[in-house]
Amino acid sequence: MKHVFIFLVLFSVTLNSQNQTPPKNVLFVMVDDLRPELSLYGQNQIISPNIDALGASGVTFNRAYCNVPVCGASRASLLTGVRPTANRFLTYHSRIKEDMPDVVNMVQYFKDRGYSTVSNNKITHIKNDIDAWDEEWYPKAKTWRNYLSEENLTLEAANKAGHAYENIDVPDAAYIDGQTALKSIEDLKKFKEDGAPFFLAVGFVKPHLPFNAPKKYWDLYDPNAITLPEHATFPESAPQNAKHNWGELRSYIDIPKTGPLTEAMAKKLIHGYYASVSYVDAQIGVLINSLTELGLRENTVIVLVGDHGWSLSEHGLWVKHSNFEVALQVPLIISDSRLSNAAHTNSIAELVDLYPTLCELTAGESPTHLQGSSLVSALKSPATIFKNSALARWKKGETLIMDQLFYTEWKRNNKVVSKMLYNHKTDPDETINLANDPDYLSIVKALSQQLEQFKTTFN
Ligand SMILES: [Ca+2]
Repeated sequence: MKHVFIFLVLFSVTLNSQNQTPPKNVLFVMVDDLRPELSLYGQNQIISPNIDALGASGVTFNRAYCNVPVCGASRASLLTGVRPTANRFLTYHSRIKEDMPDVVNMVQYFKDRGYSTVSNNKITHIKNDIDAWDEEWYPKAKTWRNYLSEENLTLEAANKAGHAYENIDVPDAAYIDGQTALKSIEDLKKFKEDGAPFFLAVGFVKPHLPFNAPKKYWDLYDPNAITLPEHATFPESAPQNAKHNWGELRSYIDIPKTGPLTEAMAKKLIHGYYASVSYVDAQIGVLINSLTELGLRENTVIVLVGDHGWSLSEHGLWVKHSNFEVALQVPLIISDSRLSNAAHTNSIAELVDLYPTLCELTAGESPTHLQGSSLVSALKSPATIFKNSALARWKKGETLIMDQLFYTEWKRNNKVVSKMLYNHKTDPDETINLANDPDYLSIVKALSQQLEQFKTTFN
C-alpha cells in the first residue's frame, strides 16, 4: 500500500510539472514574394543578416515548396492545411470562407486551445477571411502600394500605377513593414504581461511589388555589381503553356506592355528586390530581438516562410505565376529551442505541411482534415530525407516534384496536351525540357501516373 501511495504522489508531481510547463507560443512570420535567394541558402547576393541569424537558431529547409504560386490561394491553402485543386484555391483573391469554410483553420485551432491570436498586416490576402483572430490589424497607408514619393503619389492619384520601385531617404517606420514590426513588438510586450500562450502572425509585404524601400537599403548594394541570371530567355523546348506575360509587373508605368525589359531596367528591378528584402530583414531583426529581450524566445516556436517564389528574369519571366521551380520554391526556417540549431535539411517540405507541424510542436493533436504531414522528424534529424516529393499547381499546370525530377503537365478533356520535365541533377536552372526525350519516356509515364494518384488522394 505504501508503494502504491509513493507511486501516486510521484505520478501526480510529474503530471503537475507537465501542466505547469506553459504551451509553446508561435511567432509566424510570413514574407510576401520572398524567394530563397539569401546567404543562408548559399547565394550571397542579398544581404539578410537577421534571417541568417534565425537560420543559425533553427532548421533551414533547402527544399520547401508552395502548393500554388499566388498570394491569396497559397495563404488560404497553408492556413487550412488543404491542398489546392482544380476547384479551390486558384487565384490571388481565393477566400477560405468561399473555398473551404467548414474546416478548422490554423487560427481557429490555436484559439480553441486558449491562445491569443493576432494577425498583423498581410496574413490572409483578403481581409476578414478568418473570424478566429482576436485582432486583425493593418497599418495605415494611403494606398496598398504604399508609395511615399510625390511623383508616385501624383501618378496614383491620377488613377495610374506609379513606378515599380521607390528609393527615398525615409526612416524604416515610414513604410508599413516598419510599422508592422513596431506594432508586433507592442503585442509581444502585452503577451508577456498577460502570460497566456500566443499565436502571433506577422505578415511583411516587401519584397512584393512595387519595390519601395528606404534609401539606406538600396545603398547596401553597388548597382554595377548586380548581375542578371545566366539563363534569362524562355527555353526553346518548353511548352507555351509554361509562359506568361508577367502582367503584375507590366501594370507599372515604367515597364513596357510587351516584350523584354532593357538590361538597365532588369538590373534596377533586381536591385529594388534586394533592397526590399534587406529592409524586411531589418524588421525581422528588431522583432526577434524584442522576443529575446522579453525572455519569450525559449518558449516560442518561430516560423519564417514565404508564400511562393519569384522570377527575377529567369526563363525570360518575372513575378510568380508559373510552374518553374523559381516560382514554387520558398524559404522556410523553423526555430525551436528544443530542436536542431544551425542545421539544413534536404528533406522536402510543402506549405501544406506547416499546419500539422505546428500542431505537433505545440503538443496538440492534428485535425483529421489536414492533407500535409508534420515536418518534426526532419527538424529532429535534418540529415535524413523523410519526404522526397511535392505537388503544386498553377492554373491548369500541375507539377509533381519527385526527388530531382520536376514534371509538369497540362490537360484538356482529360488528355495531356503539353508537358515539361527537368532533371535538376544535370539541369538545375531548368533549361532543357526532357518530357519528349525518348530516353525519358518511361519516366514521364510513371510521373504522370504518380501525379494522377496524388491528385486522387488529395481531392
Ligand atoms: Ca505573395
